[in-house]
Amino acid sequence: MKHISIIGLGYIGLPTAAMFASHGVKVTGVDVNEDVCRTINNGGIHIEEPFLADIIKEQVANGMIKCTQEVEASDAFLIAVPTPMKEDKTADLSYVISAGRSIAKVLKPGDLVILESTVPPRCTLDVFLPVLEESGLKAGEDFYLAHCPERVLPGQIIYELKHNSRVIGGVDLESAKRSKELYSVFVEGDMYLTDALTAELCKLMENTFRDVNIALVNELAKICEYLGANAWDVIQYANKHPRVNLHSPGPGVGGHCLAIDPWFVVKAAPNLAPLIELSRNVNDSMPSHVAKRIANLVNPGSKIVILGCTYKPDIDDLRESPIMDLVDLIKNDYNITIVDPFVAEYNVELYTAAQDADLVVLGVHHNKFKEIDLARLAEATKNAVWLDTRNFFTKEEIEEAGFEYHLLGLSDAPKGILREAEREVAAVEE
Ligand code: SAJ
Repeated sequence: MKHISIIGLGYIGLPTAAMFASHGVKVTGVDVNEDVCRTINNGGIHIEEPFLADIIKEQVANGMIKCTQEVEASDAFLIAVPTPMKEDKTADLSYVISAGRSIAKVLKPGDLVILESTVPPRCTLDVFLPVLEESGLKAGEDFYLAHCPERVLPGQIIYELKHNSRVIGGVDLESAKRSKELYSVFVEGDMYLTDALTAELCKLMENTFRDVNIALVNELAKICEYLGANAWDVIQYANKHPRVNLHSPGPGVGGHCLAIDPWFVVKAAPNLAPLIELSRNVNDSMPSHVAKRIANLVNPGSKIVILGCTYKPDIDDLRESPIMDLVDLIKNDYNITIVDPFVAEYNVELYTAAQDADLVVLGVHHNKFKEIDLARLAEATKNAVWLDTRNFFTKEEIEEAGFEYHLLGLSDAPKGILREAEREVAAVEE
């Protein structure tokens, strides 16, 4: 393959362009955003991702990558445009459809089209294929078509693009084979050939698996608070079983994948996915559960400091962040201060921000927070009360610093007999 057009130059499209170009395939990047095209054509990048800036700079200078706003004729087309969720929780496929229309105008016999965007089940065959066939060419006969979802984690995209395994779903076997050949330019992980619908469901079920498992432990957290046990201990010991892997509870599930992809499955199979739907709702209920815990600890009007507001640790991404949902829920009842070193707006000096606070809530477990001088923080607050939603610091660390300790998944009033048992376990451990 000599030339590929990549449509959508975001978190997936741009790193993928970098990989093809640095492995000898000429890339035309296509993005509707003029600023994005200008930045890349000047050798710059518009997103944060380790190693990406250097590769793009080099490959643009080499003439291996150029960007345009219009799709041009090419040997292969790869689509990595967003598929956001609409109000009614179905997928907004307008970007996929408009990319397909632009490709149809320049498509010629022998071309390969790969849809990488996460899409609802049957979208490749029922929505995308007919749009491409507006060209007058037939998929599987005149041109090749496959759905090859990405699986990479922001922060390590360049490494994972190369090393992760991939599922390649062709509309026919030849389409799958040709897609595998294309990715072989840089992919070292295993590549599994299947049909497009299976590939769509694989991608969606990977994230649904995680979402449902997180819902299970979020439910356990509530159960343990009710019964007086510590969910984190239950999880830790249950996971000693060789075939059990309980996930971690938290204030909810954020990001643009786990909080969205399960809905595409639910909506595609009405009344057939009650477990997936319920799990989504359990995870969505966590911010209001944390709000209830807060209401048990402080009075309305109190000052609350929230540590961390991104959707997960050590990143700057706020999309679908459950902590921001929590803030929305309680901002009229309390005086809220957010401290987050990853988000410019909230990158404030912690000890000053915590002055006279009634409660400190650990919302996201950024590694940087391990550097906090907890005693100094407790000293700065008015009432040194601590609520951890992630089990990030130990009870001992927090209490030694002078805080009153509370934890999601642990009742504020553990049952006496459990306190006894805890002491006995501690004595045995000593
Ligand atoms: N979370 C918990 N408890 C856990 C694990 C995560 O509450 O035990 C929460 C996090 O705090 C966060 C949310 O879940 O709010 C999602 O975080 P994540 O790291 O699980 O997932 P994403 O959305 O950043 O990335 C996922 C990944 N999918 C899987 O691990 C199955 C990634 O590989 C995919 O590429 C990405 O979705 C995607 O684009 O689909």
